[in-house]
Amino acid sequence: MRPGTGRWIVVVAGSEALFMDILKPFDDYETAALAAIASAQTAAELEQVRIEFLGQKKGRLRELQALIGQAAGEERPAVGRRFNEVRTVVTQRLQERADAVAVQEAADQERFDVTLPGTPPRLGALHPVTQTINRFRDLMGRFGFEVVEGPELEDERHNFEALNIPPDHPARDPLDNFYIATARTTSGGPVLLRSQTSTVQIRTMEKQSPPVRIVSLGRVYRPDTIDRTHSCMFHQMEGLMVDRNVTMAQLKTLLTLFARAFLGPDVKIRFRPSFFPFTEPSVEVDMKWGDSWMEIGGAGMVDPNVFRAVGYDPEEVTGFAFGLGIERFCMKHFEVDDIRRFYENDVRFLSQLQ
Ligand code: FA5
Repeated sequence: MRPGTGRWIVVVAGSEALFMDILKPFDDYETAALAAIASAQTAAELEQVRIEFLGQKKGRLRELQALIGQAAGEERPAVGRRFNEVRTVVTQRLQERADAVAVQEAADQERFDVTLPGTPPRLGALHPVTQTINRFRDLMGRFGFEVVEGPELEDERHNFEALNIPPDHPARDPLDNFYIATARTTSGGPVLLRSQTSTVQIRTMEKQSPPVRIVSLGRVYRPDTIDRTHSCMFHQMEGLMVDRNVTMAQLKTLLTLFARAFLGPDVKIRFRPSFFPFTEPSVEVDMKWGDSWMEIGGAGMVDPNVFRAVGYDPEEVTGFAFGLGIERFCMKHFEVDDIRRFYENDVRFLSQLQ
């Protein structure tokens, strides 16, 4: 190695004169620091490199700084310049590498591993009452009943008159119905939210001649006192079958088979004599739940006055009709003992009823 100008100094050690490269420690420092920076892969590793090479307390830079003081007067400017040079280079390179590593780490976090097992998305589900309606439709379809729709806003003819409910009947009391104060029919009559799906019996028979075999499922509205089994909006399934020889025995058989199909073969059903203006004879249908009975519907043989109101001949045809409370079946199916739980919209509760 040939001594160059400026960086070689002569050191006398004993009887020997040695050339010593006073800038070599700076070169070594620079080489080592740049290699360590290049091989650091993470921000944490880079921080270790920074502490080792640029740290204020014990870093290797402090050792270099000491060399400036040790240099002889004429060499000191060159040594000081070199010190500043390596410090700047190492600081800059460290910053560049830190920026690159930060970009890489951010990209790694965004990348996802397609081989990891997936998390199922939290999808919505059908409301238990909607599930019940769908099953009702399906079962009655299999019994040969066509599904028809009817309006929720009704006139008095379809909700009362044609159903043999005269004007002075207590069921027509404005306090027992939701009349719409601001609406009128085209002929100027009152409009109300239907209080029963029996309205659809009339609408169907007005349009269609016998035989008839329909069900209609939908909302009905009553200002009832709300409790465990009553809501002011609930759902009914209306059924109507009209033909030449329809009997009460067929009605009872159908309702028993339907209840068993929906709630299982062990369900207990009973029929109690009752009264509805639009059926004669009439029954109320109860279902056993624990030690007590719960009313699930009304039914009976279509009253001749109803046939007359729609232009059918009661000497020619007979028919049965029924109206079931859909929520009551839904309660029993899911073992929910309070109808209000269906309408409180607590998703934590409803999502368990699938
Ligand atoms: C009727 O609504 C008759 N239209 C049923 C009918 C149809 C009889 C065809 C004859 C022929 P009722 O008011 O009893 O009947 O209601 C029928 C069923 O609806 C009840 O048995 C009950 O299950 C359900 N229900 C009645 N009121 C409520 C209420 N407030 N909340 C929840 N369910 C109710």
